[in-house]
Amino acid sequence: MSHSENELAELGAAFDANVAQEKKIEPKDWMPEAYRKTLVRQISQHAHSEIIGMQPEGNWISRAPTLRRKVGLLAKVQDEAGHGLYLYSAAETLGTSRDQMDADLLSGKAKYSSIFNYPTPTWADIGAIGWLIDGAAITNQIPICRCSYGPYARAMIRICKEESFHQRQGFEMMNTLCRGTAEQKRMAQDALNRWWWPSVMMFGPPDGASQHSDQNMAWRIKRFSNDELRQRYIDMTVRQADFLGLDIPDTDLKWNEESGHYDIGEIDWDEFWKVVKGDGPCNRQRLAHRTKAHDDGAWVREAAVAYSDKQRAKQRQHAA
Ligand code: BYC
Repeated sequence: MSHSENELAELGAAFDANVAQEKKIEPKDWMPEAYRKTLVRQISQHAHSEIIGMQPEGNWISRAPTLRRKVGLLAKVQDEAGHGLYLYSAAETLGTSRDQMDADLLSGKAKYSSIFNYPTPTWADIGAIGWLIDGAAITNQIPICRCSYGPYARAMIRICKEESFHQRQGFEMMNTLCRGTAEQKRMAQDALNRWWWPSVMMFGPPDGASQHSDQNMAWRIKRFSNDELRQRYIDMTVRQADFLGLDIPDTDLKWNEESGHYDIGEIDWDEFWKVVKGDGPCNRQRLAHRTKAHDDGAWVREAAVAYSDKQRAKQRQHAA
């Protein structure tokens, strides 16, 4: 339905007032097109990250060192699949189909988190992902539980609960390795050395280079800037590394008395953009694997559609 200029001004003012009063915006409410677009972008990218994020960890399910570890990892990877599904559903409420989102992922048009383009060569990587990556994810995502868009905010509540459990599980795995043999401790340190900087980059470009932050903070999609969340994560994680007896691989890391935060060395933004643009260590492998899984699943989608068509025809017959 098209609106006159006056109507649009009124709708816009009502929308802004609702956001300012912390009222949730729901799928059938009027919203600016740019708000809808940025939400589809962020939520679908988030969903893709959960789905692609199953690959580096799934790689270890068949090689987990004990039955207990296998069960824990299997459950975690299944949780990530569930998160992807809630998030795709939340994005669908904005009028974009799942098929469209899948196509955008597979064509490389849509992004997913840079972090999942790094390899997992040892078992300690599984502990490091839970500890660091889920730790970064909850730091970023807890504020999204208060996002102005209702379906995204509600999906995030459950997701954050599960991610918090994953973070504890990963930390417990790292703690076990750190209190184990010298070789296990060395593996844990090696994993931290490889995951630390990518996890710090996960929060996105620095505030001056973040193109969406200002508008999305005004719309209360985001509550804190990329650098604010990155700092929160660093302050929390440095102390946890200390407890584990591990060294953060940054010779410039130091406590800043004045700011009350840790200062870190230079982040390699060239590496970040290279990975974001598709040229990281595992980008091609991740997309090829996802494309194959999508193609292999075609018969399931076709069967589901055929079944639902049949059910609908039956209901129509029954109603006639
Ligand atoms: N990787 O203007 P900016 C998980 C892009 S999954 C790739 O600051 P924004 C988990 C950004 O998209 C973790 N691209 O953007 C799963 C934009 O490009 P476009 C994923 C990145 O949206 C399994 C451009 O750079 N979490 O939790 O305001 C196991 C400029 O950036 C990245 C989420 O997705 C990156 N790291 O802020 C364990 C959370 N960073 O879109 C854990 C939801 C930036 O214009 N998303 N870019 O082409 C967000 O909170 C925000 O989208 C971001 C970026 C903080 C990521």
